[in-house]
Amino acid sequence: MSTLKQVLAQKIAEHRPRTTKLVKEFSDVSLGEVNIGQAIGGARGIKCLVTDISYLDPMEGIRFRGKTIPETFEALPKVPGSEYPYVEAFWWMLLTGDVPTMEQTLEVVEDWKQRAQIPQYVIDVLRALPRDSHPMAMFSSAILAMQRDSVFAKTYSSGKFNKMTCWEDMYEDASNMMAKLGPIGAYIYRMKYMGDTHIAADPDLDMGGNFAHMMGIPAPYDNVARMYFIIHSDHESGNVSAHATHLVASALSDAYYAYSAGINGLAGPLHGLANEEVLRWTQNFMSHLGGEVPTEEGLKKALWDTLNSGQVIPGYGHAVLRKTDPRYTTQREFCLKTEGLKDYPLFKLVSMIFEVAPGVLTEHGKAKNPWPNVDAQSGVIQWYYGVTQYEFYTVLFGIGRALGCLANITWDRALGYGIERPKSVTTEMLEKAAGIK
Ligand code: FAM
Repeated sequence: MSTLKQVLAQKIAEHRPRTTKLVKEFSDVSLGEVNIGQAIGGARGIKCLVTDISYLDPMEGIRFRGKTIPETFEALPKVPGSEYPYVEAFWWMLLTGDVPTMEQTLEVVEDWKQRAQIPQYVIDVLRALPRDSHPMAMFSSAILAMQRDSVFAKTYSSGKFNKMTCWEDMYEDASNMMAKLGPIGAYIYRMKYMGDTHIAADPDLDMGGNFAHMMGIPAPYDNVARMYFIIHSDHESGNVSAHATHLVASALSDAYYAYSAGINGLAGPLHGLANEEVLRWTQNFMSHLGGEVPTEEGLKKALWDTLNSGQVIPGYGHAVLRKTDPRYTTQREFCLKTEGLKDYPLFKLVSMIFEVAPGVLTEHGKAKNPWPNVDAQSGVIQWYYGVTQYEFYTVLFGIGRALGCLANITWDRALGYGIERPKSVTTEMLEKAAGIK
């Protein structure tokens, strides 16, 4: 058994009595009421999910296992020659709550290399899809196709399923998938946009470095990949991708079924696709101006035109956050410290939107949070490094988001969380509850 799996087994054994005690002795303790607005309005704010992987404070933003983004980057072992940590070390931290040593990190790096080969049938599936399929449809199909290799599903169908040990099968599926998602993403990119040319994995590189290598983009894109995957990994459990993954896995569907569902949710424009929408919006706007950087007045007008036509301003607002997303700030700081990027016209425009859009949204008066989220800033970095095919951006998000979703469903099985089944009511029942019928 790998060291990570051993440490995880110990953490799970220590944690289980806490969950058992809560369920056995405190099941009736209330976490709040549910009102009609929440029942109709997407269950916003209802506390009915449990996760220890990350927590989202409305004002502070995300903490991974108790650490802010800067604390996470600071604490984890770094790739030699890079100021960014190993994604593999972050995986260890998400799963166990501990910061791994360099030796433990390198064991995961090695483990993922052994699992990273894309099966030929996945390549066949990708190649069979129409080349103009959306890359998220390709990515989801590739993940779903790998279900045939699920360790979890095999154990279940062999009749050897065991509630106490099934997390181990989930862990195997999660590790196999984590190791393959970067190479699959790069394969899709080069098949679709780079003349169907492919670059073989470099066995000397870590996950982030190898992704940049397989995309065919030189340094510092390896750092961009590491930063990007880590900051997009998890945003507690209620967002669409994490919740969809958790929901599907709660039926004891394996990690492939579950994360393919999560990816399908991430592909929505109100969720992960917003990063594509941001670039589409800014590019349309720039080309309207013949490539010129706009005036503040011109920008304001464009933002109002978008709102008045009934569209949302992509990359702004959030269901939980009530201030600038620290994932936005992390990427903005990367731009500001990177020569070339900080003076890049598209970055200047994105920065200008940051100056103007919160005021416009506040005046508009609808959005509870007028501040930017992660998606407002991510596309500009990709564009700068040559990834100009903005429909691909959500695949990058999806590779990162897998870290959180897969760590979560491993723990879901370890703690025996039940099948999800919230209760629905009819409109008439709501009207009766409201006293209007
Ligand atoms: N532009 C225009 N209107 C907005 C808005 C925006 N950026 N954000 C919220 N609103 C509107 C919203 O549509 C709603 O209008 P109605 O009452 O007419 O339905 C109203 O303001 C209240 O919404 P809210 O309570 O502030 O936000 P929600 O919790 O309902 O929705 C978001 C949250 C993220 C879906 C919403 O802010 C939005 O559509 N933002 C733009 C899309 C985006 O950037 N999504 C990415 C979110 C991101 F963090 C991620 O998942 N990757």
